[in-house]
Amino acid sequence: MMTKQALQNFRFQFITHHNSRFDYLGSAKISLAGGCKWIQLRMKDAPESEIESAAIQLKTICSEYGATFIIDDHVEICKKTGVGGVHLGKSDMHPREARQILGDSFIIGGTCNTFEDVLRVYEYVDYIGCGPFRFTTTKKNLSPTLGIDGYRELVWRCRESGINVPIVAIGGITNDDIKPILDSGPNGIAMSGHIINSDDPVKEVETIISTIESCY
Ligand code: TZP
Ligand code: MG
Repeated sequence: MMTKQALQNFRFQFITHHNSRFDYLGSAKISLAGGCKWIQLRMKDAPESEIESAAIQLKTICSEYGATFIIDDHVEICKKTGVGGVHLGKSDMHPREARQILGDSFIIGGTCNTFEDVLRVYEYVDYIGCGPFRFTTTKKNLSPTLGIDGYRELVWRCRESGINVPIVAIGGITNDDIKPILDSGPNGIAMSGHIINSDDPVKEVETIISTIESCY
């Protein structure tokens, strides 16, 4: 489904968030400046009109950086604005239905916490966002944390069953976690809070990218 170049980009996803220093768009901009090539616009609880407007702006910015751009939850906004794809959680539209609406050219990601979650979506998604690795305040209603052992078991069960969809680890991940996580099986890393809360986020993104690259 994915080209090799796209798969390369899929090793590191930045998820937008906000704090006292950055708004959603600002958080994406610092990640792009640090070299991130895959952005997910996540604006939980924002009105759809605001999400759509941010998606239109960020689509242009991401294309200037040659970055893949997807949005969280909103299949209709994804289709309307023509962004690269959508990420769907366990209580969002089923990826099967999203695939029917969007077709094959859009990226669809699905959140999974268990192997049963994987079985529910793997035929329809381009990647699986798998977590949380550890507790994080970025997301409400967090599923049980997986830790390294959780990833090892889940990835092993997928591969043993012939399920080869790329798996992206997420949730409470810091730079020091990257190598042990990738060593335990996942193909990529998604991060948010660690980056926007660091002293020098652009430099932190650069460090993260070189850490990830050193693992392959
Ligand atoms: N899904 C599981 S954890 C999470 C999402 C969207 C947020 C990850 O953010 P952080 O700040 O890297 O823990
Ligand atoms: Mg969702």
